[in-house]
Amino acid sequence: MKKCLLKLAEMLLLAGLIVGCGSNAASDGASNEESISKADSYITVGFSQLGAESDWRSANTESMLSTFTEDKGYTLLYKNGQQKQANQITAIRMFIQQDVDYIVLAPAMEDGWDSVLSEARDAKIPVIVVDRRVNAADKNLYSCWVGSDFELEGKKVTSWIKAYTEQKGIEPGDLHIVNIQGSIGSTAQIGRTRGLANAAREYGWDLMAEVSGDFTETKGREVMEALLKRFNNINVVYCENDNEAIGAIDAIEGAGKKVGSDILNGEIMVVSFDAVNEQALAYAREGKISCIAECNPLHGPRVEALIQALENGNTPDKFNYVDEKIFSSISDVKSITVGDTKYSVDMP
Ligand code: GYE
Repeated sequence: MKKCLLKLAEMLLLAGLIVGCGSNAASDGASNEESISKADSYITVGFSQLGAESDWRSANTESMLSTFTEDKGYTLLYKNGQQKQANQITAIRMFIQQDVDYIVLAPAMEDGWDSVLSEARDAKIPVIVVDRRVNAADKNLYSCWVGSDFELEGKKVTSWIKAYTEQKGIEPGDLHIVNIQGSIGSTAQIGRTRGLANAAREYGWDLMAEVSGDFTETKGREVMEALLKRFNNINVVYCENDNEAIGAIDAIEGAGKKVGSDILNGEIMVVSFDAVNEQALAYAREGKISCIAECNPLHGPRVEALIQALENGNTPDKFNYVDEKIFSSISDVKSITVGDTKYSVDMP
């Protein structure tokens, strides 16, 4: 806010010069003073969103836009990176030039942020990382992070698959799984992929392929079509988000096969992440998606709480995790346990 005052003083000087040449200097002067005191109390937030690939992302953007509003005392500068890290880096540099009070970064991938974050630190602008993480050698390059435990999400889904298939008497080696991964190098992909790879190794599942569907419905469909041509024995499709699952279901049905949890009778089980997209939730209620791990996108108020803590001179926790549920309409599995924690399986 102090920075705002300085900037405004400069602006006022400029405005004064211009106003001085005009006819109604007095009233223009008054409105400038008004805008100074108003703008000085404003907190300017530059938000670099990574893109608009999924319903999760749209809900996340909406949460940020509806939280950082003028009536609550914020000026939000929002930039959509269109899925390109280079665009996000440009946006951050622009925020630095504009001397914002806070930078909020929802990074496309983990690597490659060190230089631009150093620039923000040199400019003394705190950076809050949201959703996915950055892999910075120096953790002090950002103030804090808030988001989901993506590997835990993966563990929840794989625990559900294990519990369900054990109940049905399906041998672990008879599970022929393909993974339609998220955008490679993003924390959501890394954690969810790791959750499945570790479970497959530990339980003896046949994990046949891992291919990226970039978190989109179109790619999910394309990748699934190709996988169905490559393998004739797929009976579990692990989709790293709901949009991919919708595309994959389309491809499976288009190939004349049935989606569902009745693997023993030839159905192909689809599992997923997010529980944000309405169509995916409807599929989960119908049993077309067997199980979904929730990934909560409503980070706006959480980021606001972190900014308020920093405003008040407090140091928030470095890593802030969101509690999340697991959903299935198949009543055979009532709860799952991951580590020491038991999670009830809720209706979608
Ligand atoms: O699951 C997916 C989105 O990073 C948690 O990105 C996010 C993931 C989310 O595109 O739908």
